[in-house]
Amino acid sequence: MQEGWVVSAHGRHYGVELADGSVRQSYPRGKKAQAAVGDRVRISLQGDNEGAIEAVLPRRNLLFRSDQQRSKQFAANLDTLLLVVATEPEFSADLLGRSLVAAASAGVPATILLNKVDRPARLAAARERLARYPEIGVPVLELSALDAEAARARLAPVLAGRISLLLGQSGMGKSTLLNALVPEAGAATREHSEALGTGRHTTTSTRLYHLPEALTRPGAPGHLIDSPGFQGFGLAHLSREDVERGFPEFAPFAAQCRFYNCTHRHEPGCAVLAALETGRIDTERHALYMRILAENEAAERY
Ligand SMILES: Nc1nc2c(ncn2[C@@H]2O[C@H](COP(=O)(O)OP(=O)(O)OP(=O)(O)O)[C@@H](O)[C@H]2O)c(=O)[nH]1
Ligand SMILES: [Mg+2]
Ligand SMILES: [Zn+2]
Repeated sequence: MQEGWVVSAHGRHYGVELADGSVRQSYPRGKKAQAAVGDRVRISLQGDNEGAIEAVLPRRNLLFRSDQQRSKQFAANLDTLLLVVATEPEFSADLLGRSLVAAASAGVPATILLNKVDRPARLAAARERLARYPEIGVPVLELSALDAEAARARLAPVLAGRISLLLGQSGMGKSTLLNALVPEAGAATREHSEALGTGRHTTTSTRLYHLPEALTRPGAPGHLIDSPGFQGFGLAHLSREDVERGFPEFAPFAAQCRFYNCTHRHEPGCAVLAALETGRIDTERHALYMRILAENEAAERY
């Protein structure tokens, strides 16, 4: 038996890195061995280069999404979540908000990266759509993955000493950014999939890369995980309270609701709804909160 680190996941195929730096193709043995990238695992060596995952060691956190049918694990043991959006194609505020709810309930701090600022046509509109997030504790960093040097300088302080996950819709530039930060990653980007005619989603598996020394501090190595773009983000695993925690701007008002168990949807004396009326809470954000609860209720989650 050896301890290892899950550095890639594609269905039931996992890459597990061992202490000597070698990576073993490994398979989970049984349900208890369902691992995610970033997990520490115990494997038994099989032959010269394979392994069987016997156990997943306790994790600090696990980021995932779920709907009625299935749940999808993104990654485990994260220090920070980098939510990648772009000036174009237009990003979905709904998916961004859902990612933030998942991050809040997993206890992973998030930063929004607004990519493709070299395309000025939609820059002002994108900035406006992101203006509320810093107020709720989610910083927004602007960059262009095509300007690798500037992107490295901007992100080095965020990446050093941390395990970070790039998450976002397809086409936002996650893999292009990864290649700018870790040149030897050589990850496929949209250009490659267009040349090969392999369809809209370019990245199909989740993979962890070790950051070069230039992006880290001595004694504080950093790691960056690239993941496939998603089109839906169910939160069926969350209770109503968990969902509410993803909307920290409700908190100061929620404390003043008439009923201690107010759900901020229709109750009389609800201070959150009052704040919505006066524009102190964003209409789109409250609508997202309502949508998530309605979805979970339709699934008879509560
Ligand atoms: N102009 C401009 N184009 C960019 C930038 N970053 C990425 N792109 C382009 O955007 C397209 C999508 O980039 P990818 O890196 O493949 O996007 P992705 O987020 O990894 O997409 P999936 O793997 O499908 O989730 C490619 O054509 C990139 O060249 C940028 O900063 N500026
Ligand atoms: Mg990609
Ligand atoms: Zn209320």
